[in-house]
Amino acid sequence: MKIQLIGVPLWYGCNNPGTEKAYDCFCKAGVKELCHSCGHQVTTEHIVDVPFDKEENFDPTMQYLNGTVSACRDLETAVASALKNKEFPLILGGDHSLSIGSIAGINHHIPKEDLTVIWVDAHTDINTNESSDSHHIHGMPLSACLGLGSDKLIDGFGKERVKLLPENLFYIGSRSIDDGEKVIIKEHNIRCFTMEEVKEKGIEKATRELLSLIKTKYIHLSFDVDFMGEEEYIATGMPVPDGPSIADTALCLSLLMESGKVCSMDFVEYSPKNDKDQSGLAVCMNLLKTCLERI
Ligand SMILES: [Mn+2]
Repeated sequence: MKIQLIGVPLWYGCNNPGTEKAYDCFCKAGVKELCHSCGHQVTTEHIVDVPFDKEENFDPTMQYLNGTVSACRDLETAVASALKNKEFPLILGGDHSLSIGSIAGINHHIPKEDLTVIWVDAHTDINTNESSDSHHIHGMPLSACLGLGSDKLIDGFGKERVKLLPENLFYIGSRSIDDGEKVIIKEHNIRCFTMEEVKEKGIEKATRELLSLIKTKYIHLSFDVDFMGEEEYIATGMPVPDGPSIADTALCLSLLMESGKVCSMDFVEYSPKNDKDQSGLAVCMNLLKTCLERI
């Protein structure tokens, strides 16, 4: 498989520096070599341009709006060109706001009726600028893709205003869901395999059941490392307790990749700031290997 490696040195969406250094760490740990050893070619490398955001014309409901939007537009162009050239976009963040750009880029080539998004994350990231308490954009990417919330995160992105249909969005491992998000999830009837359900069924059964519900030809897999419980993994800005083990995470990702439908992937929120001994980086590289072996 031809791979376009896309590094996104972005922290504006979480307002917590650290995640912007992740791509450099992955490169130093040999991510390109890993692609090659898994039988792929890295045909293009693109580092997303993240401009300095002076927070002029400050919008109190969306912190670092201008810098985040600008980075997401550059990412959108890169993802669109990767898909056009039949490359697999492997998007290495950065914080999770970048998915606005990933999904907008996909929307240039894959109509929303053909795309499922699987959100493998402790959080549901579906706040609008009005429902969000933190005003961090990394909690808003899915509402933007569904066409909800501020036009500033919607208009001009992708080919269509709505880039994702609620029936084609699936969550797994969610366990930190704001009250406003619960309302949106319920209102749009979005299928959420909460951590509670994952515990009850086991990761394998829950993942297989999720896959059985997918009706589209393509999947965008969006993986946030905070999916893993903080008992085993803390190298992220906002670790959340009571999540899947590292082994269960690898199993979940491998089953999703083995569906053969995954056309693009985000890998986000690794923060070297909370990884003094680099054990978190080693976990990330192993999970990337698990995915790359199955593309
Ligand atoms: Mn998260």
